[in-house]
Amino acid sequence: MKIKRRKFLRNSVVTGTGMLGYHNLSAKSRLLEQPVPHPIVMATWDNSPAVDTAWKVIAAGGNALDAVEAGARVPEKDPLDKSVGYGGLPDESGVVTLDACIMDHQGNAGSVTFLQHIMHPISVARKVMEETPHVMLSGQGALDFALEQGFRKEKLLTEDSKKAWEAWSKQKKPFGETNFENHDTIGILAIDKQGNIAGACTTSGMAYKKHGRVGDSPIIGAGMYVDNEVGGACATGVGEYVMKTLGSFLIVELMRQGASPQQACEEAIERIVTRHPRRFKDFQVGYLAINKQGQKGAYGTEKGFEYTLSQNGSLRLNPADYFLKK
Ligand code: SD4
Repeated sequence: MKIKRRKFLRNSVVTGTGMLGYHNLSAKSRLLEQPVPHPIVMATWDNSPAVDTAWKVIAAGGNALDAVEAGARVPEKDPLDKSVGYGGLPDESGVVTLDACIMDHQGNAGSVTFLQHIMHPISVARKVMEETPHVMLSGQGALDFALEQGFRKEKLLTEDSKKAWEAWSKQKKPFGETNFENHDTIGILAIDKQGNIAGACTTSGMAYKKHGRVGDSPIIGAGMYVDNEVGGACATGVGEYVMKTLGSFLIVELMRQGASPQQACEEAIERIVTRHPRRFKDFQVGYLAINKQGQKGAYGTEKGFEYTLSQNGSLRLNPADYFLKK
């Protein structure tokens, strides 16, 4: 399959005008140029209760960081959500391990990986960001830190998820790639009334993954990235492909060079497709992006990726466009 290059990139390479023109502006003048955008909340998949919760924080005058954290906590505590927090499907040894990250409008970031027994990894990630000099804590260290911070140790494996794991262990299917039923990870982006952007991403990761496997979701720049001057992006799907292209950072940098959020999401998916021309048909990766002007983008490798959007007070589930058309 021949992969089209996007016109905006061709233009900036050939003429150099897009990128050079943009980078000649100082950060301060870029900020002054931009009108304060209207608030927006956007999340991967059908995450209406999460988006609604985040929107309410912003509508009440709250900031984007509080909004994305509050939104991410909704599927984390939902036992029916099989990809996030409590009730998430376990790894191959039957253990639920969680990954999450968060970023605020000042470029601060926090993350936890391979965290067990804690229902709200997104809030632990926020504590890492706010209470430590570090960005990422992992495994036992992340758990010890969470307990020190007052989080409770809980059993995250529900009876339903245990049954699903038992059925899987009998068949011992390999680590699935086209396992759409396993995708519900929430990546959530928000712009508040002040025009500030924040993002969060939280997951139990790919079901039946190897014990110790960490995906893209807690990796700053892979599962999620925010630059308050430019915009934000987040990812869902098979994290290995997102990590190898640092998708969310790539999208934000493409937007910095003049791409719209939609163009940037498409370019990031095309990067994956180009690297894996034979394999990309077997897995789903989906990206969301917003820019500082409040424009949005969404794109997946395959049909089926969708996102929840709240803007101007209306909440909607939308299908995303995708690469693999017949
Ligand atoms: C991971 N990106 O661990 C996650 C999985 C995912 O919806 O997005 N599921 O690779």
